[in-house]
Amino acid sequence: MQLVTTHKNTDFDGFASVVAANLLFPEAHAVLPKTLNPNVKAFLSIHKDLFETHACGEIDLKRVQRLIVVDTSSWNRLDRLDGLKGRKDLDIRVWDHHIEKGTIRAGQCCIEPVGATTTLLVRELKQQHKILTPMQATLLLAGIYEDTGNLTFPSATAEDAYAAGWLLERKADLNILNTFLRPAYSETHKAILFKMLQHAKRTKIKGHRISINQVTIDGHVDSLAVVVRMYLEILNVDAAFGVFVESQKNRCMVIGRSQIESINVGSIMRSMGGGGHPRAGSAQIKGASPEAAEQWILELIRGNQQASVQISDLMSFPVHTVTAETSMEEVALILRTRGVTGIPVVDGERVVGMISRRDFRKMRKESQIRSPVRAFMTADVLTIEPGKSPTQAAQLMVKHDIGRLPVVKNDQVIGIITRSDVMRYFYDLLPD
Ligand SMILES: [Mn+2]
Repeated sequence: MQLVTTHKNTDFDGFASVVAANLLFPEAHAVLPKTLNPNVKAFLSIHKDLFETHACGEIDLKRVQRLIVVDTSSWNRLDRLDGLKGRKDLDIRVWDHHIEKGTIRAGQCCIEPVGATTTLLVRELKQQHKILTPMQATLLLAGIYEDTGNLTFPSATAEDAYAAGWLLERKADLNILNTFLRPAYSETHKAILFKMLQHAKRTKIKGHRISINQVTIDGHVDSLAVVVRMYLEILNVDAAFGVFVESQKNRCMVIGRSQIESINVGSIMRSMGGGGHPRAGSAQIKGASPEAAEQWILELIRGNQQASVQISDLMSFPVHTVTAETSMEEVALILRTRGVTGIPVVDGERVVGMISRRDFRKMRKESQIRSPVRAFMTADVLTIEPGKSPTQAAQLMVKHDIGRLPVVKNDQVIGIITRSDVMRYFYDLLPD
């Protein structure tokens, strides 16, 4: 007899990997732990008939000859299979994407740091030209999307994306998938969100709208990040923090969310002993009152801000400028020799226009090359201050479809920032 199983509190990646492994080993019995996470439970309550699974109690462990374990490699994560632990004759195979060494000694294993274990099994299904039903493809895609945050987590790899593409080709249904990947949002969450909204307050720190909210909760509540995210969206602030105090316990949980890159929640949470990424993070704080935690967050935001990247760090300078009287011919020469696509037009130090390669298309006659810039320049020039953030520059560029912004301080052009400067920043290509 063969078994395929996964870790307790099974998530979509675990369950999808079991189903995928079952396609590779059709003889195997799929055994699911008693505890499933709420999303998987909801999925199975509707699709139970499509997937044949067994409970551990139904299996006579003595008859098992092969054990296939997916999405974990530790015995203590499996449900009631300890009876198999010491068996020398057992053929064990492991597929997992957690690269920390587990306690299961497998004859064959595939352990690689991809975003989801499902991806490793898709690789095998692809090689063996297995045929999937749309339902199976949907479930496998849910496994990949859940563990990679729809391919946005830093742990996601190119192979996860290729695997997702392969599953979409096999008719994975995104409508169905979205219903099941919806974050668990319960009555308890609703009550907490309501409490937060009743006591919502906003603070402004250097032009950023922040909200910090202290909430007392009864015992441990899962997935509070979902609540903080909704709170941030409803209040429409730049960053929101929930300080959750468990009654009777001398600790609080801080969860933060940010919509702007100048407030890096990950680094704030790291300073508080927790972790996360720029947009989301959390920290557990022991022995501090919620008031102290709130003050700490505020101080970190104030400190954190100075370190953030400003336009003045990205802009090019000095800037070559022309006046409204310069001829188009001369402008063409400057654009070519300096390898730029646009130049600010100034009157003294003040920007009065912008002339770019695109403006040359406005010429109707060849003789117009001798005309002054004034006739072809864009006179409504948007500018940006050196202290603004790269996101603000990007928003202006996208909204107005412009490729460059003169950087202006006290009515004086001090630099220029282009679309590619901003892109270089967002893709982390800045020189050290
Ligand atoms: Mn996983």
